[in-house]
Amino acid sequence: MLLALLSCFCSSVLAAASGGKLPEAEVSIEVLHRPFICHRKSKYGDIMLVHHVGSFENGTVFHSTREHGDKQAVWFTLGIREVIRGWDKGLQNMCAGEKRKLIVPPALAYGKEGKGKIPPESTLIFIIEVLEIRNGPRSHESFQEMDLNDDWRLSKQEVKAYLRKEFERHGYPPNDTLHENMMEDIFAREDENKDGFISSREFTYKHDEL
Ligand SMILES: *[C@@H]1O[C@H](CO)[C@@H](O)[C@H](O)[C@H]1NC(C)=O
Ligand SMILES: *[C@@H]1O[C@H](CO)[C@@H](O)[C@H](O)[C@H]1NC(C)=O
Ligand SMILES: [Ca+2]
Ligand SMILES: [Ca+2]
Repeated sequence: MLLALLSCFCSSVLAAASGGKLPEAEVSIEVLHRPFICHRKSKYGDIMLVHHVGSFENGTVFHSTREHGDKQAVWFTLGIREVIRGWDKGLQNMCAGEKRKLIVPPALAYGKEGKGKIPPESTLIFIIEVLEIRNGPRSHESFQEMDLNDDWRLSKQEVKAYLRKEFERHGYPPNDTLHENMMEDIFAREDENKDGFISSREFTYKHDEL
């Protein structure tokens, strides 16, 4: 996470130093559908539930959540490089129910190396439909809510309890295996000094990037 932040920081500094002339790779965003009512728009740190179809420029589909695997929509956290940078950049300010088409250049996807079915230097096209947006374990409110014993650090138990509560609040059955996995992922990313707690400093990072 720190690395992601640093590289973000460096690229904005570079862009500023060159008078913005450095050609930053851009995601092309086309809104295919926007619901009339929008209570909240996605922002850095939110968790989003999406269905997506990914294809190459020639139209061949390489992944579709509705067709492949368990056919479930997938959750991810926006803006923390959990997904490709093209998604972090291209899925902000979305409403639940909105559908977008993103054209993501290789620099914001899998780059020179490619990955699995994705050959090197592939431009990827995604149709992404947002089903739900929730507060991620990110906001100040979330931190206070998660820090049950007010010691300004989050234990693994506190993070798991929070995940369980969030699921219940939104009508999803709690799933200990899933919460355990999510919790481990969160700690792997956020507990920088590996002391088994997420301090408020580790938790808080720039919200105004991207
Ligand atoms: C489309 O492009 C992908 C990736 O380059 C390739 O694997 C696939 O075979 C191509 N499909 C067709 C129909 O050309
Ligand atoms: C709980 O989550 C795990 C891991 O994601 C999944 O494999 C399992 O099917 C889930 N169980 C239920 C009852 O949904
Ligand atoms: Ca605590
Ligand atoms: Ca720590």
